[in-house]
Amino acid sequence: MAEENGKGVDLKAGFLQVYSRLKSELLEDPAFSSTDDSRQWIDRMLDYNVPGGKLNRGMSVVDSYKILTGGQLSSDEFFHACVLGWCVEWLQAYFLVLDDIMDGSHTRRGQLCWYKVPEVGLIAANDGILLRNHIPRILIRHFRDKTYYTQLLDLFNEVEFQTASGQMLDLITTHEGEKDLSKYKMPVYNRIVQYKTAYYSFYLPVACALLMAGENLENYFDVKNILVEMGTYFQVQDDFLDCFGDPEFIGKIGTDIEDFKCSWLVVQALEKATHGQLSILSESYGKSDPAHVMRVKTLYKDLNLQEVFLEYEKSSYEHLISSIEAQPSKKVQEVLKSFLHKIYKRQK
Ligand code: GPP
Ligand code: MG
Ligand code: MG
Ligand code: MG
Repeated sequence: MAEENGKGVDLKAGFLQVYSRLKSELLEDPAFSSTDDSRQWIDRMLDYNVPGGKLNRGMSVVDSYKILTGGQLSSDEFFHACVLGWCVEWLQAYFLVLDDIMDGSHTRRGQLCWYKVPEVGLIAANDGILLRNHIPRILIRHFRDKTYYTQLLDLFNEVEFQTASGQMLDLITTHEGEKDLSKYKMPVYNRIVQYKTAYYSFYLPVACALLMAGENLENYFDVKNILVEMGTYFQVQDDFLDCFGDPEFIGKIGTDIEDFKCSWLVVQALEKATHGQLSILSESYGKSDPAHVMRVKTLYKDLNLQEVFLEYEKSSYEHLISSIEAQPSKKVQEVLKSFLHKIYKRQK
């Protein structure tokens, strides 16, 4: 394994090496020892779904831990921080495989969604369960002797529960057959995205680093709130890119309008629309016919939602920076700022 001692070895390359090792360990599992087919399936399924994203969440565990401990990591510390980072990425892979089925999505990370691959189909649902089950297997192998092992398990369980609860809110709010835009208001939106995105994407990586650094998470209530706010901002960007991003560049084709999602854009549109525009939304939102989708996009443009988004982005950044700067610990400030700068004005 490449050592990451600040000697210029690329963090991402070192991080990816740890992925290969974790994959090999999982493939040695006695459950697959009898058949080559099953090992090959898992091997391909992991390569297809786990390492192909931006890796922001996973690498943030390593970055955060490095900042918290004040610099150089031993190769053992680097390895353990990477393992936790990969557990976050495994969790993300599990969520995405299932989310794409639930959202009827087409592409992800520049390739077909896993369930859309012809020979996969609904085997993807079981693959999601397997991805989820890999996490405690990785943790027990590498962390069972650590003092914070049970806290780590509790943390992953809690965050998974929060995310599934958020996903439920997302799905039941969007319920087919009773299309009702009147409930799409900012407080409803905030609650959905706090649960479905913010905890696992922002709180979890930093909480992993804090546990590794020997901290008690109960002392980090304010940090959690800041990370939840950052996660909310991140999901607003995701909603914006779903409509206005370039699918080639973001690696996925948006489906929020077709899916009648409680997206930030539709909540904004509903706040600003005239009577005439409201009837266009009621008529066209949630329909898969491209002509209806186009009508909604045109309406968003007429309402200048691109401008509104830029304003939101600026003010939410400023608010986050001032909350971060009110934190007593300089290291914690640095952890939070480094995470924020990874996502501010992101295009994918
Ligand atoms: C993002 O929503 C939320 C998730 C990926 C969490 C899924 C949780 C489960 C328990 C399955 P999204 O649908 O807007 O994401 P994307 O735009 O990437 O499809
Ligand atoms: Mg989705
Ligand atoms: Mg979704
Ligand atoms: Mg989305």
